[in-house]
Amino acid sequence: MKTALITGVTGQDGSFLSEFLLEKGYDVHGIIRRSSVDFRERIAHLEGRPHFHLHYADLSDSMSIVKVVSSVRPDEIYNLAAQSHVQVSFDSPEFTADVDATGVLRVLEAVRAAGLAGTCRIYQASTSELYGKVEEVPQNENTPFHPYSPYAVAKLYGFWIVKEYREAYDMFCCSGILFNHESERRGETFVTRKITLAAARIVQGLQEKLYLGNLSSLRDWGYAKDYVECMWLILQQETPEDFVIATGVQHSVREFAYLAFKEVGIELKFEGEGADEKGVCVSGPDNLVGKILIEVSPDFYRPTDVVNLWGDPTKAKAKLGWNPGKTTFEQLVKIMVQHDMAKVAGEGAAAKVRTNLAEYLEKGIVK
Ligand code: NAP
Ligand code: G4F
Repeated sequence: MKTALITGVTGQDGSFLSEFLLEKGYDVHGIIRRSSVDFRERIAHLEGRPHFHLHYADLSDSMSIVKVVSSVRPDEIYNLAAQSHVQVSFDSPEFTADVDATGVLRVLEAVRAAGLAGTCRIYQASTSELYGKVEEVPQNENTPFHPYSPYAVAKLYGFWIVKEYREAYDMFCCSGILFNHESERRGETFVTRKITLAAARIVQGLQEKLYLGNLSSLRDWGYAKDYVECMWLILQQETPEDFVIATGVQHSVREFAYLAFKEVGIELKFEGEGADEKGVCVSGPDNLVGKILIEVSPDFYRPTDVVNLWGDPTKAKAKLGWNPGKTTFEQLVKIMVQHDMAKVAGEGAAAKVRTNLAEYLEKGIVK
């Protein structure tokens, strides 16, 4: 039985990867951080399983990483932990650099300190944000990097230090340069999930309007569940190499929003330009027709924004047997919207019970 250690196990990718590796028969260890709300929603269903173990550690705390790596002695490490929100990296650049750049170095050094440099394979969660202010479209493994946010600059260090340890110490460590991948488990402040939740809330009468930033930004969006398989495949190769993982298809934020709202029965028409652009309901539930449901807010603009990400997955197709079309853009939007329609319906029902209970308590109907 192989042993894997996942940093970032509570995140979107960490949760899907845990399921994938458990299914493959791995003993899976994950690191978690102490939080005042002990709410590990994405991995709650795995806790208590015989081959799933959790350890407290933090990527900003070298000793904690050394301790976990030395005691678990993994065959494979998946370094997914990061401050992963690009906009937040402008507000917390130093923290982002500590975790997303130096944190990678801490993992590599912990492996060397444990005497595992010759046996332990390491996957580094790298990103299409490295291409940033893109110098070529679409982007492949040879496209020059031009990071365009504190997050991307920190991740660039992670990419290069992994390459350095591969060359200097002959370690099997690789970067997966993954383009955006989303799912029903995506954090709620990333644009796709923000849109699918808002569409569900608006059609169910729980939200009036959705405020977004740059609607014209272009992304290559895939399904996270498909992407974790590539992380594993990258570590099963004979020689350590870096790979671009993407669908090869590009859409705008506007297109994502149009499709997500269509999925809940609302047809949008976009009018105006830039900060004045609005998404108006042209057909759908009577109470919404004619209403402005999407507006642009400068609050969601970034000091520098990456606007043209489009991956070329040719190498991954050829060497990993990666099928970039496994889940289409349309299917991805559907999966996320259907999940959020049910989630919001549940929230609505719970809120109604709370309101009723408050009313009953007030009237003395229940004590
Ligand atoms: P995510 O949902 O934001 O998860 C991030 C994970 O990192 C969480 O488990 C978080 O723990 C953990 N973490 C953050 N700071 C930490 C620290 N100091 N010490 C230990 N753990 C820490 O991100 P994701 O979407 O799953 O992405 C996984 C990785 O891939 C990240 O490195 C991200 O930058 C990279 N990536 C993502 C995409 C994408 O489109 N999703 C694309 C390219 C690259 P808490 O739960 O405690 O916060
Ligand atoms: O969903 P986003 O926040 O994702 P972003 O910045 O592309 O980063 C994600 O993908 C990267 C891979 O390329 C990962 F490395 C990173 O960890 C993360 O997972 O924003 C996507 C686009 C941006 O251009 C942003 O300006 O959508 C635009 N956008 C427009 N309105 C918005 C909004 N983004 C957010 N988060 N919120 C908005 O209201």
